[in-house]
Amino acid sequence: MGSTDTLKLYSRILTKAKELGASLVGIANVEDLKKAPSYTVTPMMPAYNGVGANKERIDNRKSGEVNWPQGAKSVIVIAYAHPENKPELDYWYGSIDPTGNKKLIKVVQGLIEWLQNDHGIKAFHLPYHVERGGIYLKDAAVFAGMGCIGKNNLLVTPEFGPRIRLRGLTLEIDLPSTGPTTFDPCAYCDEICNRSCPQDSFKEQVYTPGEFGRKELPGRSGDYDRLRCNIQMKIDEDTAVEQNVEDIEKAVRVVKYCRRCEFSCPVGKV
Ligand code: B12
Repeated sequence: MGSTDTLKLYSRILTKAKELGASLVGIANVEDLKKAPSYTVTPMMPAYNGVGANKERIDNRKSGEVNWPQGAKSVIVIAYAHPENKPELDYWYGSIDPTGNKKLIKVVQGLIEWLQNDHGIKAFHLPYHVERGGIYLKDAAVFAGMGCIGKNNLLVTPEFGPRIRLRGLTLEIDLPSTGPTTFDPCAYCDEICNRSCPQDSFKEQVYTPGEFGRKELPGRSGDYDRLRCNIQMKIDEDTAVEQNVEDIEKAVRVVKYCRRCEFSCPVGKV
């Protein structure tokens, strides 16, 4: 495909994703991501086996290392808004996907079909877990120009703050990254998010540039402690109660994970 056609397609992809229901969309080039913080730092960290990790690894990669799908050159990152007044989008029901994730999956599947049928381009739907072939979605979203990594260690977007969820798909065509941007609201804020954490996950520096060879660390400066955060996630799982939920026949245990570092952020609040 010539470069003019590629650029036309680039814009069409962004428009189509929005038509399919994406709240935000952007593109990240895989070569940019291979050098991005999460991709280089996580394999140097002690393995994480808490909530959100998948214990059944699919290959023998080093813990934290990303297994890029063969031929992947670009990633389309999709975000779906998860506002505070629709908490049910982020309720977890064991093996049943949260409603918000179902919305994201629908957009990604729609895009894959459209890319194949209308443009003859094969795309690959990335799994959620890095251990299962997924990628680090927040860094991808930064390179896709959707926002920055905030002091709460989340992707903070101008439109929705951190109250979004992400999903991605890879393409075998080489497209330039739509970002990063210079957006950085945390420079003007006194870390309300850090103070809101019930487990004091941002209490002290747990990772240093000296150890990891770069300054972009969890919580930006290395002060986000995922083991402390995980204590709260475990409490949320252990205290979950059975409820009747729309679209699920029998009562299920509904896990409502802590979102205080998200909800306390003033950016994007309506
Ligand atoms: C495992 C996991 C967890 C684990 C471990 C988290 C961790 N950070 O280690 C636990 C269970 C604790 C967890 C907690 C939460 N998670 Co979580 N989690 C994941 C998962 C599956 C992988 C993340 C991971 O392992 N990252 C590796 C670690 C080492 O990276 P990191 O801590 O983020 O630190 C890196 C960044 O800060 C980056 N960075 C720092 N500065 C800069 C600057 C630039 C320019 C760039 C590019 C990068 C960058 O570099 C650091 C590494 O050096 C992702 C989905 C995915 N596939 O990406 C979701 C994901 C990150 N989680 C998400 C959410 C929402 C949460 C929670 C709010 C819980 C909830 N209710 O869902 C909390 C928030 C915790 C927090 N404040 O960070 C969302 C984030 C959405 C957003 N707006 O950013 C994701 C993307 C899932 C989704 N469905 O969209 N999570």
